[in-house]
Amino acid sequence: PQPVRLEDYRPAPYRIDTVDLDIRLDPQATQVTARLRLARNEGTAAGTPLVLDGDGLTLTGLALDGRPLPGTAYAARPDRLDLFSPPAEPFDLEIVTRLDPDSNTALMGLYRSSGTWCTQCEAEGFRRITYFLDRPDVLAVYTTRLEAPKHEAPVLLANGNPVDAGEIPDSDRHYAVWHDPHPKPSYLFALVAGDLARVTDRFVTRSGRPVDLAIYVEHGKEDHCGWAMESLKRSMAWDEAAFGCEYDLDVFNIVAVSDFNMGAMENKGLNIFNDKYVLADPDTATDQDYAHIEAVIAHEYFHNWTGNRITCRDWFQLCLKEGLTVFRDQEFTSDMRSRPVKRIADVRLLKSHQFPEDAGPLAHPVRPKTYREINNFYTATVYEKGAEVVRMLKILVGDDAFRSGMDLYLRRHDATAATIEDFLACFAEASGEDLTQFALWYEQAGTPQVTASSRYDGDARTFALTLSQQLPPVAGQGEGKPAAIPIRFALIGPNGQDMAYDRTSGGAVSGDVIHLTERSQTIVFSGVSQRPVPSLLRGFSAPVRLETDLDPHDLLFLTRHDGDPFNRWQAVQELATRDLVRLSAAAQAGEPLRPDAAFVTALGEILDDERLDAAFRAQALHLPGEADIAREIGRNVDPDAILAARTALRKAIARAHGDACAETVLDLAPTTVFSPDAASAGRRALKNLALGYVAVSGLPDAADMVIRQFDTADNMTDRLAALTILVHEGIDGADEALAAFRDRHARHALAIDKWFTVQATRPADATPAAVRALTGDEGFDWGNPNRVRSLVNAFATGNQTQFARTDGAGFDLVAEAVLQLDERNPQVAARLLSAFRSWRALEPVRARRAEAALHRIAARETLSKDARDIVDRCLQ
Ligand code: B3K
Ligand code: ZN
Repeated sequence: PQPVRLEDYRPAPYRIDTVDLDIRLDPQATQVTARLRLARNEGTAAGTPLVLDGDGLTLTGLALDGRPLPGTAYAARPDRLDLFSPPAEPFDLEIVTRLDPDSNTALMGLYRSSGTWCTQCEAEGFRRITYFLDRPDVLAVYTTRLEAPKHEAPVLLANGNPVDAGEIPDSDRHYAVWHDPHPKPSYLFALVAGDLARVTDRFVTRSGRPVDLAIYVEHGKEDHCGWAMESLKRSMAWDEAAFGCEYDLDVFNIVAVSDFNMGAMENKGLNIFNDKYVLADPDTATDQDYAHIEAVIAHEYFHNWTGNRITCRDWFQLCLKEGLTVFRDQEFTSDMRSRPVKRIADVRLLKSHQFPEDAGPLAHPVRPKTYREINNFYTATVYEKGAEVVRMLKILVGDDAFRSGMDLYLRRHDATAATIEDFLACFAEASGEDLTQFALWYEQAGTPQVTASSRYDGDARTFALTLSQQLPPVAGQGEGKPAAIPIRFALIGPNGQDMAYDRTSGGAVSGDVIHLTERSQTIVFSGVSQRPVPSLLRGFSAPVRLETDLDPHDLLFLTRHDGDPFNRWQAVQELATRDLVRLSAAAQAGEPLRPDAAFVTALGEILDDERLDAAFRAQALHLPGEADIAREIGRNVDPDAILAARTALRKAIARAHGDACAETVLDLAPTTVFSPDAASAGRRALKNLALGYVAVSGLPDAADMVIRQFDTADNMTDRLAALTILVHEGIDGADEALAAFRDRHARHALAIDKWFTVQATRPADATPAAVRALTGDEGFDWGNPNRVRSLVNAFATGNQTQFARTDGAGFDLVAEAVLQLDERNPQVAARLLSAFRSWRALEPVRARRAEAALHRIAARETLSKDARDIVDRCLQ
């Protein structure tokens, strides 16, 4: 199939005003009757053929304006329906299709999860239900009638508001009718039918509209929905306060299902969730799970405006809804929790997921120009870098113009399908700024490299700062143009305070932001009384790699004095990274590993600094991961050397601060009943990080402390942290702990997922064989994406040394899994396959092994479009 190109976009020749669906649910023979009201669009010549999308469909009936169509008037194939000469005037088309939900293992379109019928239509799943103009710029008003056996599916849900329900006389069947008054694209269609429990609540919007809220889950899980419901109500209130967005239906329903390809889906009025992002109780969910649930519930809810009321003109504009909605959920979390800690967590995620994507063969612009399979573009670049671009826009235009621009966007484009140009025009108008250069952030792939150097002249009392930028060549993209990069900054004086200066020349400074717009700029600050240390890129004001000429002294100074908590953390990370890169090179060369003592001392100060909140200290003490170090090294990567370096530094820290860490563990031991709030979670994070150091400190009772925590933990966060340390450090008792964990949580699949992940991420020679064995565990199921991700994806992305073994056993394991999965669920297979994306950065022996595994995958002729797209790009 030909790639789809942004430049080829044309509006559809026909529009669909209303869609009436009548769906009779049956496990293997569901009948879907779709009545579409169609009309020619302006500019479409009368008689222009109508081509509807399909995917694996079986047509069982077709009528035009109430009369069956003769076979000569149309052609039906599984993947398209052609109407050769439609009427010139608006007309009704009735299409009947037959589906087999039970055999739908791709989990796109209509499928069954543990007996519940449910749907996933984004991006192109609606065409697996009926023939349609399955593209996001065709907006219609939907009415959905569902019919199913009452005992199998007492609950019948669809988009919008419930308008009718009843029994079918003389049968065991019943029906429900739902009407959604808001025009929407087909990808937002959803239905759910099953035997589910319901937890209800109520929210009154600021204009007084009462909304019935409900979360539907498997029976017996009702008491695990409280956190999700609280998160939903907070999201609804926050969106009114922060963006003026009010809810617009009488009901808001959330359904949790156990088989789901991604996190959740924002279907209008009927969000469908991976149960992992709904269910929580202290015994089975970690603090991270609680935080994720809060964020994902908010994200899907926020889509009601950014995505649903205003949708995307075409799939190239995906970041219009995703980047913006991620930005919104990040802001929500910042307001609910600690803003700097949230920022640190988001930047960690961006650097560990998006930066490598942007540096390898899968790199693409935030708004791609072409795709072969759109499902492969739900990426960290579209989501996370997309959010960074919105954040920069806010810095650029300022808070007030940002809010006016958003108001304008929401007003002007309501009930339409919009583009990035439409979005940016609102901010240009609200601020009076020219955003032409800024728009390049949507067009150019790759992470800009910013280099900073400075010179202080004591006689002239000037401080000259030179900044330059360069876009590395990635994924076939030519030389880039300079981007508009906002660099938030301060000059810090010897007393640790931000310094004043008289004025600047070089023109690029406004307030605390330097606007880097050229390839290279020098800004001269005058009236600077002493040599300052510049604190650059505060709050990570732009998604760039920053290389400064700050020496270790300056960086240590920043770790102690930077008034911006984010940059304080960044200084720690920079020191750690420099040392880890140096130690990795030493390990690769077989030289002795001697960690930097000054850095180790500085970490001790942070650990002891009670003025810093616990969550922040935990982030500071958490060293860059192995993949982060690999990314910094960039080429000829040897994961074993990296692990050796990181282990050496961890041990040095542990030996220097073992007692302080042990004290921290004791001080922060829980004294009250578990609460998932951010402050308590922060204390647990610090305690568990300290416990990890204790474990490698050589202290005599180290192992006992870890085992004690495992045995006595009253919550999953502490239990899992202890288990991970036991297993990863190979402490005696690890096997018993694994067995105990398994027994305790045997009936709880989401907890067993954690048990899979702990074992899959263990950096030990035996791990590939262990992972293979675990695929035969009774709790494992190749058909369930959560199981696959927690075992196989966790191995591929969270176990650098074992995935990239020199003997190729890790790559082989993952390649086999990809091939096995691909026949069943192409999206999940393609996602797993993308773990290979950084293979070219490996040292030659490992790189050749990876390449061979990729070629084995590529050799399968019947590979899905999804996997073919990824493997081809990886090998390009
Ligand atoms: N919009 C969905 C993602 C759909 C993925 C399709 N392959 C969830 C979200 O981003 O909110
Ligand atoms: Zn989203």
